[in-house]
Amino acid sequence: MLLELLVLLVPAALGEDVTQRQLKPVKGVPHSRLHLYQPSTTDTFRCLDGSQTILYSQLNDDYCDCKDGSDEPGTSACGNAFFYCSNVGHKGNFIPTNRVNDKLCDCCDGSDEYDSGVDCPNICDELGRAARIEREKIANVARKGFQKRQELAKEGQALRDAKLKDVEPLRQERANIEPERARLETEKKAVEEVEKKLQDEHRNQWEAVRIEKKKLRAQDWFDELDLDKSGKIDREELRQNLFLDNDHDGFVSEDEVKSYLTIDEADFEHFQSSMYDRLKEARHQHREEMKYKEEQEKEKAKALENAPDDDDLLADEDRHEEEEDPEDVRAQEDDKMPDYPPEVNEASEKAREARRLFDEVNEKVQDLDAKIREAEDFANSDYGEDYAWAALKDKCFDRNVQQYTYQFCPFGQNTQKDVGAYGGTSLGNFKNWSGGETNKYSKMHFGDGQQCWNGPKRSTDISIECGEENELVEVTEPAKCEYLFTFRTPLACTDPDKEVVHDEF
Ligand code: MAN
Repeated sequence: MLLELLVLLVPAALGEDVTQRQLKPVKGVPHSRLHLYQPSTTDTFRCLDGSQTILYSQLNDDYCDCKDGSDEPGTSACGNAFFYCSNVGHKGNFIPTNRVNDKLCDCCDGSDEYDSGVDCPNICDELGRAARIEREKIANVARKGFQKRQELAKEGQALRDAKLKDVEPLRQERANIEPERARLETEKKAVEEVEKKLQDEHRNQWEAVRIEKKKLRAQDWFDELDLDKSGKIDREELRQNLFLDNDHDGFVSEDEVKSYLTIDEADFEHFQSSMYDRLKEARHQHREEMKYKEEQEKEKAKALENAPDDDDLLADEDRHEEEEDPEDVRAQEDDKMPDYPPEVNEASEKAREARRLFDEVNEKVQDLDAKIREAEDFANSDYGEDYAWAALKDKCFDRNVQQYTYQFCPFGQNTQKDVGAYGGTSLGNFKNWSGGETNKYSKMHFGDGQQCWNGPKRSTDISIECGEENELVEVTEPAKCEYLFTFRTPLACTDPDKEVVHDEF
Protein backbone atom coordinates (compact mmCIF):
# COMPACT_ATOMS: atom_id res chain seq x y z
CA MET A 1 0.00 0.00 0.00
CA LEU A 2 2.74 2.42 1.04
CA LEU A 3 4.65 1.49 -2.08
CA GLU A 4 1.63 2.18 -4.29
CA LEU A 5 1.25 5.54 -2.65
CA LEU A 6 4.90 6.36 -3.18
CA VAL A 7 4.67 5.48 -6.85
CA LEU A 8 1.62 7.70 -7.15
CA LEU A 9 3.30 10.48 -5.27
CA VAL A 10 6.52 10.67 -7.27
CA PRO A 11 6.52 14.33 -8.28
CA ALA A 12 4.86 14.48 -11.64
CA ALA A 13 5.86 18.05 -12.07
CA LEU A 14 9.55 17.71 -11.33
CA GLY A 15 10.22 19.65 -14.50
CA GLU A 16 8.96 22.75 -12.70
CA ASP A 17 11.71 24.60 -10.89
CA VAL A 18 10.23 24.36 -7.43
CA THR A 19 13.34 25.53 -5.59
CA GLN A 20 13.06 28.95 -7.14
CA ARG A 21 9.75 29.72 -5.49
CA GLN A 22 8.94 30.27 -1.84
CA LEU A 23 6.60 27.36 -1.17
CA LYS A 24 3.69 27.63 1.21
CA PRO A 25 3.95 24.89 3.90
CA VAL A 26 1.06 22.41 4.18
CA LYS A 27 0.68 20.16 7.23
CA GLY A 28 1.51 16.50 6.54
CA VAL A 29 3.19 17.18 3.18
CA PRO A 30 6.97 16.78 2.72
CA HIS A 31 8.94 19.58 1.14
CA SER A 32 9.58 17.59 -2.00
CA ARG A 33 5.85 17.45 -2.71
CA LEU A 34 4.80 20.92 -1.63
CA HIS A 35 4.69 22.12 -5.24
CA LEU A 36 1.63 19.92 -5.71
CA TYR A 37 -0.20 21.76 -2.95
CA GLN A 38 0.35 25.41 -3.93
CA PRO A 39 -2.80 27.60 -4.42
CA SER A 40 -3.80 28.19 -8.03
CA THR A 41 -4.61 31.65 -9.39
CA THR A 42 -8.27 30.86 -8.72
CA ASP A 43 -7.40 29.81 -5.16
CA THR A 44 -8.49 26.25 -5.80
CA PHE A 45 -6.89 22.82 -5.27
CA ARG A 46 -7.25 19.97 -7.72
CA CYS A 47 -7.29 16.55 -6.00
CA LEU A 48 -4.11 14.71 -6.95
CA ASP A 49 -6.11 11.99 -8.71
CA GLY A 50 -7.73 14.77 -10.79
CA SER A 51 -11.19 13.63 -9.67
CA GLN A 52 -12.38 17.11 -8.60
CA THR A 53 -11.41 20.67 -7.79
CA ILE A 54 -12.13 22.18 -4.39
CA LEU A 55 -11.49 25.54 -2.73
CA TYR A 56 -7.93 25.92 -1.47
CA SER A 57 -9.38 26.67 1.96
CA GLN A 58 -10.85 23.15 2.01
CA LEU A 59 -7.32 21.67 2.25
CA ASN A 60 -6.78 20.12 5.69
CA ASP A 61 -10.20 21.37 6.91
CA ASP A 62 -10.82 18.05 8.62
CA TYR A 63 -13.39 17.06 5.96
CA CYS A 64 -12.56 14.52 3.30
CA ASP A 65 -13.35 15.87 -0.19
CA CYS A 66 -11.01 13.98 -2.53
CA LYS A 67 -11.49 10.29 -3.27
CA ASP A 68 -7.74 9.70 -2.95
CA GLY A 69 -7.64 11.59 0.37
CA SER A 70 -5.12 14.04 -1.04
CA ASP A 71 -6.92 17.09 0.40
CA GLU A 72 -6.41 15.92 4.00
CA PRO A 73 -2.70 14.99 4.41
CA GLY A 74 -2.57 16.69 7.81
CA THR A 75 -5.78 15.49 9.50
CA SER A 76 -7.39 12.14 10.15
CA ALA A 77 -10.46 12.95 8.01
CA CYS A 78 -9.62 10.61 5.09
CA GLY A 79 -9.09 6.91 5.65
CA ASN A 80 -6.68 6.51 2.74
CA ALA A 81 -4.24 9.41 3.18
CA PHE A 82 -0.73 9.66 4.60
CA PHE A 83 0.84 12.20 6.94
CA TYR A 84 4.50 13.03 6.61
CA CYS A 85 6.58 13.36 9.79
CA SER A 86 9.73 15.32 8.94
CA ASN A 87 11.59 13.94 11.99
CA VAL A 88 14.50 16.34 11.63
CA GLY A 89 17.60 14.73 13.10
CA HIS A 90 16.37 11.22 12.19
CA LYS A 91 14.49 9.88 9.23
CA GLY A 92 11.32 11.37 7.75
CA ASN A 93 8.46 8.93 7.19
CA PHE A 94 4.81 8.65 6.27
CA ILE A 95 2.16 7.37 8.66
CA PRO A 96 -1.51 6.65 7.83
CA THR A 97 -3.51 9.77 8.66
CA ASN A 98 -5.83 7.87 11.02
CA ARG A 99 -2.93 7.99 13.47
CA VAL A 100 -2.90 11.80 13.46
CA ASN A 101 -4.07 13.23 16.79
CA ASP A 102 -5.02 9.75 18.09
CA LYS A 103 -3.19 10.49 21.38
CA LEU A 104 -0.39 8.06 20.49
CA CYS A 105 3.04 9.37 19.55
CA ASP A 106 3.96 7.96 16.12
CA CYS A 107 6.47 10.48 14.79
CA CYS A 108 9.70 10.87 16.72
CA ASP A 109 9.34 14.67 16.44
CA GLY A 110 5.81 14.48 17.97
CA SER A 111 4.32 16.33 14.98
CA ASP A 112 1.40 13.86 14.56
CA GLU A 113 -0.12 14.89 17.89
CA TYR A 114 -0.35 18.66 17.27
CA ASP A 115 -3.98 18.95 18.35
CA SER A 116 -4.70 16.08 20.71
CA GLY A 117 -3.49 17.59 23.92
CA VAL A 118 -0.87 14.84 24.24
CA ASP A 119 2.63 16.18 24.60
CA CYS A 120 4.94 14.01 22.52
CA PRO A 121 8.61 14.72 23.23
CA ASN A 122 10.95 15.13 20.25
CA ILE A 123 13.29 12.13 20.44
CA CYS A 124 14.54 12.33 16.86
CA ASP A 125 18.09 13.39 17.77
CA GLU A 126 18.44 10.47 20.13
CA LEU A 127 17.01 7.94 17.64
CA GLY A 128 19.00 9.51 14.83
CA ARG A 129 22.22 9.14 16.78
CA ALA A 130 21.55 5.46 17.58
CA ALA A 131 20.53 4.81 13.99
CA ARG A 132 23.67 6.50 12.70
CA ILE A 133 25.85 4.36 14.99
CA GLU A 134 24.06 1.23 13.81
CA ARG A 135 24.32 2.33 10.19
CA GLU A 136 28.01 3.01 10.63
CA LYS A 137 28.51 -0.46 12.13
CA ILE A 138 26.77 -2.06 9.17
CA ALA A 139 28.68 0.17 6.77
CA ASN A 140 31.97 -0.87 8.37
CA VAL A 141 31.19 -4.53 7.82
CA ALA A 142 30.11 -3.75 4.27
CA ARG A 143 33.26 -1.73 3.64
CA LYS A 144 35.54 -4.57 4.77
CA GLY A 145 33.41 -7.16 2.99
CA PHE A 146 33.35 -5.11 -0.18
CA GLN A 147 37.12 -4.87 -0.14
CA LYS A 148 37.39 -8.66 0.12
CA ARG A 149 34.81 -9.05 -2.60
CA GLN A 150 36.89 -6.89 -4.92
CA GLU A 151 39.91 -9.12 -4.31
CA LEU A 152 37.83 -12.24 -4.92
CA ALA A 153 36.40 -10.66 -8.06
CA LYS A 154 39.92 -10.13 -9.34
CA GLU A 155 40.70 -13.80 -8.66
CA GLY A 156 37.46 -14.88 -10.34
CA GLN A 157 38.14 -12.76 -13.39
CA ALA A 158 41.71 -14.04 -13.62
CA LEU A 159 40.37 -17.59 -13.45
CA ARG A 160 37.81 -16.83 -16.16
CA ASP A 161 40.43 -15.19 -18.38
CA ALA A 162 42.80 -18.12 -17.94
CA LYS A 163 40.11 -20.67 -18.69
CA LEU A 164 38.67 -18.86 -21.68
CA LYS A 165 42.09 -17.96 -23.06
CA ASP A 166 43.19 -21.59 -22.86
CA VAL A 167 40.11 -23.13 -24.37
CA GLU A 168 40.68 -22.14 -28.01
CA PRO A 169 44.20 -23.62 -28.20
CA LEU A 170 42.81 -26.73 -26.47
CA ARG A 171 40.07 -27.07 -29.07
CA GLN A 172 42.65 -26.56 -31.80
CA GLU A 173 44.95 -29.19 -30.31
CA ARG A 174 42.06 -31.62 -30.05
CA ALA A 175 41.11 -31.05 -33.68
CA ASN A 176 44.73 -31.66 -34.71
CA ILE A 177 44.96 -34.93 -32.79
CA GLU A 178 41.56 -36.29 -33.83
CA PRO A 179 42.54 -37.74 -37.27
CA GLU A 180 45.48 -39.54 -35.65
CA ARG A 181 43.20 -40.90 -32.93
CA ALA A 182 40.67 -42.11 -35.50
CA ARG A 183 43.43 -43.74 -37.58
CA LEU A 184 44.88 -45.54 -34.56
CA GLU A 185 41.43 -46.67 -33.50
CA THR A 186 40.74 -48.24 -36.90
CA GLU A 187 44.14 -49.88 -36.85
CA LYS A 188 43.62 -51.20 -33.33
CA LYS A 189 40.21 -52.64 -34.25
CA ALA A 190 41.68 -54.38 -37.32
CA VAL A 191 44.55 -56.09 -35.49
CA GLU A 192 42.29 -56.97 -32.55
CA GLU A 193 39.95 -58.68 -34.99
CA VAL A 194 42.84 -60.73 -36.42
CA GLU A 195 43.97 -61.61 -32.89
CA LYS A 196 40.47 -62.71 -31.89
CA LYS A 197 39.99 -64.74 -35.06
CA LEU A 198 43.26 -66.64 -34.54
CA GLN A 199 42.57 -67.19 -30.84
CA ASP A 200 39.06 -68.47 -31.62
CA GLU A 201 40.40 -70.85 -34.24
CA HIS A 202 42.95 -72.24 -31.78
CA ARG A 203 40.33 -72.55 -29.04
CA ASN A 204 37.82 -74.27 -31.33
CA GLN A 205 40.40 -76.77 -32.53
CA TRP A 206 41.34 -77.43 -28.94
CA GLU A 207 37.72 -77.83 -27.92
CA ALA A 208 37.30 -80.70 -30.42
CA VAL A 209 40.41 -82.42 -29.00
CA ARG A 210 39.21 -81.88 -25.44
CA ILE A 211 35.87 -83.51 -26.16
CA GLU A 212 37.68 -86.46 -27.72
CA LYS A 213 39.95 -86.81 -24.68
CA LYS A 214 37.03 -86.73 -22.33
CA LYS A 215 35.38 -89.46 -24.38
CA LEU A 216 38.51 -91.58 -24.00
CA ARG A 217 38.53 -91.09 -20.24
CA ALA A 218 34.88 -92.03 -20.06
CA GLN A 219 35.57 -95.10 -22.20
CA ASP A 220 38.41 -96.19 -19.89
CA TRP A 221 36.23 -95.85 -16.84
CA PHE A 222 33.30 -97.55 -18.53
CA ASP A 223 35.56 -100.53 -19.32
CA GLU A 224 36.67 -100.62 -15.68
CA LEU A 225 33.11 -100.58 -14.37
CA ASP A 226 31.90 -103.14 -16.91
CA LEU A 227 33.17 -106.08 -14.85
CA ASP A 228 31.72 -108.82 -17.04
CA LYS A 229 32.85 -107.05 -20.21
CA SER A 230 29.35 -107.27 -21.65
CA GLY A 231 29.52 -103.82 -23.09
CA LYS A 232 26.85 -102.71 -20.56
CA ILE A 233 26.91 -101.64 -16.93
CA ASP A 234 24.16 -102.83 -14.63
CA ARG A 235 23.31 -101.91 -11.03
CA GLU A 236 25.10 -104.91 -9.62
CA GLU A 237 28.34 -103.83 -11.25
CA LEU A 238 27.85 -100.27 -10.05
CA ARG A 239 27.31 -101.46 -6.47
CA GLN A 240 30.93 -102.69 -6.38
CA ASN A 241 32.07 -99.06 -6.09
CA LEU A 242 32.35 -98.01 -2.47
CA PHE A 243 32.41 -94.32 -3.28
CA LEU A 244 28.66 -94.60 -3.86
CA ASP A 245 28.15 -95.56 -0.23
CA ASN A 246 26.45 -92.30 0.68
CA ASP A 247 25.33 -93.29 4.16
CA HIS A 248 28.76 -94.74 5.02
CA ASP A 249 27.45 -98.07 6.24
CA GLY A 250 30.25 -99.92 4.40
CA PHE A 251 27.92 -101.21 1.75
CA VAL A 252 26.41 -99.81 -1.47
CA SER A 253 22.70 -100.47 -1.55
CA GLU A 254 20.38 -100.80 -4.52
CA ASP A 255 18.90 -97.42 -3.62
CA GLU A 256 22.27 -95.77 -3.51
CA VAL A 257 22.99 -96.63 -7.14
CA LYS A 258 19.45 -96.03 -8.41
CA SER A 259 19.83 -92.33 -8.87
CA TYR A 260 22.93 -92.92 -11.03
CA LEU A 261 21.51 -95.67 -13.10
CA THR A 262 17.80 -95.12 -13.71
CA ILE A 263 17.49 -97.74 -16.44
CA ASP A 264 18.32 -101.46 -16.13
CA GLU A 265 21.69 -101.25 -17.79
CA ALA A 266 23.71 -98.57 -19.51
CA ASP A 267 25.63 -98.85 -22.73
CA PHE A 268 28.60 -96.57 -23.30
CA GLU A 269 26.56 -93.85 -24.96
CA HIS A 270 24.17 -93.61 -22.02
CA PHE A 271 27.06 -93.80 -19.58
CA GLN A 272 28.88 -90.95 -21.31
CA SER A 273 25.91 -88.64 -21.66
CA SER A 274 24.06 -89.27 -18.39
CA MET A 275 26.34 -90.88 -15.84
CA TYR A 276 29.97 -90.02 -16.28
CA ASP A 277 29.98 -86.44 -14.90
CA ARG A 278 27.79 -87.31 -11.93
CA LEU A 279 29.78 -90.38 -11.01
CA LYS A 280 32.98 -88.40 -11.29
CA GLU A 281 31.60 -85.76 -8.93
CA ALA A 282 30.40 -88.47 -6.48
CA ARG A 283 33.83 -90.10 -6.45
CA HIS A 284 35.53 -86.77 -5.90
CA GLN A 285 33.19 -85.93 -3.00
CA HIS A 286 33.77 -89.32 -1.47
CA ARG A 287 37.55 -88.90 -1.57
CA GLU A 288 37.28 -85.48 0.05
CA GLU A 289 35.11 -86.86 2.84
CA MET A 290 37.49 -89.73 3.46
CA LYS A 291 40.40 -87.38 3.64
CA TYR A 292 38.62 -85.19 6.12
CA LYS A 293 37.60 -88.14 8.26
CA GLU A 294 41.14 -89.46 8.36
CA GLU A 295 42.45 -86.10 9.42
CA GLN A 296 39.89 -85.88 12.20
CA GLU A 297 40.87 -89.30 13.46
CA LYS A 298 44.50 -88.39 13.46
CA GLU A 299 43.76 -85.23 15.42
CA LYS A 300 41.85 -87.30 17.93
CA ALA A 301 44.67 -89.83 18.24
CA LYS A 302 47.20 -87.04 18.60
CA ALA A 303 45.19 -85.54 21.43
CA LEU A 304 44.78 -88.89 23.18
CA GLU A 305 48.40 -89.89 22.98
CA ASN A 306 49.60 -86.37 23.64
CA ALA A 307 51.26 -86.13 20.25
CA PRO A 308 53.59 -89.12 20.58
CA ASP A 309 55.18 -89.03 17.21
CA ASP A 310 54.51 -85.78 15.44
CA ASP A 311 56.85 -86.37 12.59
CA ASP A 312 55.20 -89.58 11.52
CA LEU A 313 51.75 -88.03 11.69
CA LEU A 314 52.81 -85.02 9.69
CA ALA A 315 54.45 -87.19 7.10
CA ASP A 316 51.23 -89.16 6.83
CA GLU A 317 49.15 -86.04 6.43
CA ASP A 318 51.44 -84.67 3.82
CA ARG A 319 51.30 -87.84 1.86
CA HIS A 320 47.52 -87.74 1.86
CA GLU A 321 47.29 -84.17 0.73
CA GLU A 322 49.48 -84.96 -2.18
CA GLU A 323 47.36 -87.93 -3.14
CA GLU A 324 44.98 -86.56 -5.74
CA ASP A 325 42.34 -88.49 -7.62
CA PRO A 326 44.25 -89.72 -10.69
CA GLU A 327 41.08 -89.20 -12.72
CA ASP A 328 40.97 -85.59 -11.62
CA VAL A 329 44.63 -85.13 -12.44
CA ARG A 330 44.11 -86.62 -15.88
CA ALA A 331 41.02 -84.49 -16.47
CA GLN A 332 42.84 -81.36 -15.39
CA GLU A 333 45.66 -82.12 -17.77
CA ASP A 334 43.27 -82.90 -20.59
CA ASP A 335 41.35 -79.68 -19.98
CA LYS A 336 44.43 -77.48 -20.12
CA MET A 337 44.47 -75.72 -23.44
CA PRO A 338 47.91 -75.80 -25.06
CA ASP A 339 49.68 -72.46 -25.38
CA TYR A 340 48.84 -70.36 -28.40
CA PRO A 341 51.11 -71.04 -31.35
CA PRO A 342 53.63 -68.31 -32.34
CA GLU A 343 51.39 -66.77 -35.05
CA VAL A 344 48.65 -66.11 -32.44
CA ASN A 345 51.20 -64.63 -30.05
CA GLU A 346 52.49 -62.42 -32.81
CA ALA A 347 48.94 -61.19 -33.51
CA SER A 348 48.44 -60.55 -29.79
CA GLU A 349 51.66 -58.59 -29.62
CA LYS A 350 50.54 -56.49 -32.58
CA ALA A 351 47.15 -55.89 -30.95
CA ARG A 352 48.82 -54.95 -27.66
CA GLU A 353 51.05 -52.43 -29.38
CA ALA A 354 48.14 -50.98 -31.39
CA ARG A 355 46.15 -50.64 -28.15
CA ARG A 356 49.04 -48.92 -26.44
CA LEU A 357 49.42 -46.41 -29.26
CA PHE A 358 45.68 -45.75 -29.39
CA ASP A 359 45.35 -45.43 -25.59
CA GLU A 360 48.20 -42.95 -25.49
CA VAL A 361 46.49 -40.59 -27.97
CA ASN A 362 43.02 -41.31 -26.62
CA GLU A 363 44.06 -40.37 -23.09
CA LYS A 364 45.39 -37.09 -24.45
CA VAL A 365 42.05 -36.45 -26.16
CA GLN A 366 40.11 -37.31 -23.01
CA ASP A 367 42.31 -34.99 -21.00
CA LEU A 368 41.72 -32.19 -23.50
CA ASP A 369 37.98 -32.89 -23.49
CA ALA A 370 37.88 -32.63 -19.69
CA LYS A 371 39.70 -29.30 -19.78
CA ILE A 372 37.47 -27.96 -22.57
CA ARG A 373 34.37 -29.08 -20.66
CA GLU A 374 35.60 -27.40 -17.50
CA ALA A 375 36.22 -24.15 -19.37
CA GLU A 376 32.80 -24.37 -21.04
CA ASP A 377 31.14 -25.09 -17.69
CA PHE A 378 32.85 -22.06 -16.28
CA ALA A 379 31.76 -19.91 -19.20
CA ASN A 380 28.17 -21.16 -18.86
CA SER A 381 28.01 -20.69 -15.09
CA ASP A 382 26.87 -17.48 -13.47
CA TYR A 383 29.42 -16.39 -10.88
CA GLY A 384 27.96 -12.91 -10.48
CA GLU A 385 28.54 -9.78 -12.52
CA ASP A 386 32.09 -9.46 -11.22
CA TYR A 387 32.86 -13.27 -11.21
CA ALA A 388 33.61 -13.07 -7.48
CA TRP A 389 31.46 -16.14 -6.70
CA ALA A 390 33.90 -18.28 -8.69
CA ALA A 391 36.03 -18.19 -5.54
CA LEU A 392 33.43 -20.36 -3.77
CA LYS A 393 32.97 -22.79 -6.67
CA ASP A 394 34.35 -25.87 -4.92
CA LYS A 395 33.91 -24.76 -1.30
CA CYS A 396 31.39 -25.93 1.31
CA PHE A 397 30.20 -24.50 4.64
CA ASP A 398 28.85 -26.42 7.65
CA ARG A 399 26.50 -25.66 10.51
CA ASN A 400 25.35 -27.96 13.30
CA VAL A 401 21.72 -27.64 14.30
CA GLN A 402 20.37 -30.13 16.84
CA GLN A 403 21.30 -33.65 15.73
CA TYR A 404 22.26 -32.61 12.20
CA THR A 405 25.23 -31.13 10.39
CA TYR A 406 24.01 -29.12 7.42
CA GLN A 407 26.36 -28.44 4.54
CA PHE A 408 26.02 -25.69 1.99
CA CYS A 409 28.11 -26.08 -1.20
CA PRO A 410 27.35 -22.95 -3.29
CA PHE A 411 27.39 -24.50 -6.76
CA GLY A 412 27.18 -28.16 -5.77
CA GLN A 413 24.92 -30.15 -3.48
CA ASN A 414 23.59 -29.34 -0.01
CA THR A 415 23.34 -32.12 2.56
CA GLN A 416 21.97 -32.97 5.96
CA LYS A 417 23.63 -35.72 8.01
CA ASP A 418 23.71 -36.87 11.58
CA VAL A 419 26.50 -35.10 13.46
CA GLY A 420 29.67 -37.16 13.04
CA ALA A 421 28.12 -39.49 10.47
CA TYR A 422 29.45 -40.22 7.03
CA GLY A 423 27.41 -39.43 3.88
CA GLY A 424 24.00 -37.86 4.33
CA THR A 425 20.70 -36.80 2.81
CA SER A 426 20.75 -34.60 -0.29
CA LEU A 427 18.91 -31.32 0.24
CA GLY A 428 19.19 -30.47 -3.45
CA ASN A 429 21.59 -29.44 -6.18
CA PHE A 430 22.26 -25.86 -7.23
CA LYS A 431 19.62 -24.81 -9.73
CA ASN A 432 19.69 -21.05 -10.11
CA TRP A 433 20.08 -17.62 -8.62
CA SER A 434 16.63 -16.70 -7.41
CA GLY A 435 16.76 -13.14 -6.10
CA GLY A 436 14.56 -11.86 -8.93
CA GLU A 437 15.33 -9.09 -11.37
CA THR A 438 16.26 -6.45 -8.85
CA ASN A 439 18.50 -8.50 -6.58
CA LYS A 440 19.31 -11.68 -8.47
CA TYR A 441 22.40 -12.61 -6.42
CA SER A 442 20.69 -12.28 -3.04
CA LYS A 443 19.15 -15.76 -3.22
CA MET A 444 19.95 -19.23 -4.54
CA HIS A 445 17.67 -22.17 -5.16
CA PHE A 446 18.66 -25.82 -4.78
CA GLY A 447 16.27 -28.55 -5.95
CA ASP A 448 15.88 -32.25 -6.79
CA GLY A 449 17.19 -33.48 -3.45
CA GLN A 450 16.35 -36.81 -1.80
CA GLN A 451 12.64 -37.63 -1.94
CA CYS A 452 10.90 -36.84 1.33
CA TRP A 453 8.78 -39.62 2.78
CA ASN A 454 5.18 -38.67 1.94
CA GLY A 455 6.40 -35.32 0.68
CA PRO A 456 8.29 -33.45 -2.05
CA LYS A 457 11.88 -33.88 -3.16
CA ARG A 458 14.03 -31.98 -0.68
CA SER A 459 14.99 -28.43 -1.66
CA THR A 460 16.85 -25.48 -0.16
CA ASP A 461 16.55 -21.73 -0.57
CA ILE A 462 19.57 -19.69 0.39
CA SER A 463 19.24 -16.16 1.62
CA ILE A 464 22.51 -14.32 1.09
CA GLU A 465 23.59 -11.43 3.29
CA CYS A 466 26.65 -9.21 3.50
CA GLY A 467 29.18 -10.25 6.14
CA GLU A 468 32.90 -9.97 6.71
CA GLU A 469 33.42 -13.74 6.52
CA ASN A 470 31.83 -16.62 4.65
CA GLU A 471 29.53 -18.26 7.17
CA LEU A 472 26.39 -20.37 7.22
CA VAL A 473 24.63 -18.50 10.04
CA GLU A 474 21.17 -20.03 10.15
CA VAL A 475 19.38 -23.20 9.06
CA THR A 476 15.63 -23.76 9.38
CA GLU A 477 13.05 -26.09 7.87
CA PRO A 478 9.99 -23.81 7.44
CA ALA A 479 8.02 -26.60 5.72
CA LYS A 480 8.65 -30.34 5.71
CA CYS A 481 11.73 -31.07 3.58
CA GLU A 482 11.98 -27.41 2.47
CA TYR A 483 15.02 -25.86 4.03
CA LEU A 484 16.11 -22.26 4.39
CA PHE A 485 19.77 -21.38 4.86
CA THR A 486 21.10 -17.92 5.65
CA PHE A 487 24.61 -17.43 4.33
CA ARG A 488 26.78 -14.43 5.13
CA THR A 489 29.56 -13.56 2.75
CA PRO A 490 31.70 -10.64 1.61
CA LEU A 491 30.42 -11.48 -1.87
CA ALA A 492 27.07 -9.88 -1.01
CA CYS A 493 28.61 -6.61 0.21
CA THR A 494 28.18 -3.49 -1.90
CA ASP A 495 30.19 -0.30 -1.51
CA PRO A 496 28.49 1.50 1.44
CA ASP A 497 30.05 4.80 0.46
CA LYS A 498 28.33 4.71 -2.92
CA GLU A 499 24.82 4.08 -1.64
CA VAL A 500 22.40 7.02 -1.77
CA VAL A 501 20.20 7.40 1.28
CA HIS A 502 16.79 8.93 0.60
CA ASP A 503 15.44 10.44 3.77
CA GLU A 504 12.50 12.25 2.25
CA PHE A 505 10.26 11.54 -0.70
C1 MAN B 1 14.42 -36.52 8.09
C2 MAN B 1 15.05 -35.16 7.95
C3 MAN B 1 14.06 -34.05 8.32
C4 MAN B 1 12.77 -34.23 7.55
C5 MAN B 1 12.24 -35.62 7.72
C6 MAN B 1 10.99 -35.83 6.84
O1 MAN B 1 14.19 -36.81 9.42
O2 MAN B 1 15.46 -35.01 6.62
O3 MAN B 1 14.63 -32.78 8.08
O4 MAN B 1 11.79 -33.30 7.99
O5 MAN B 1 13.21 -36.57 7.35
O6 MAN B 1 10.46 -37.11 6.98
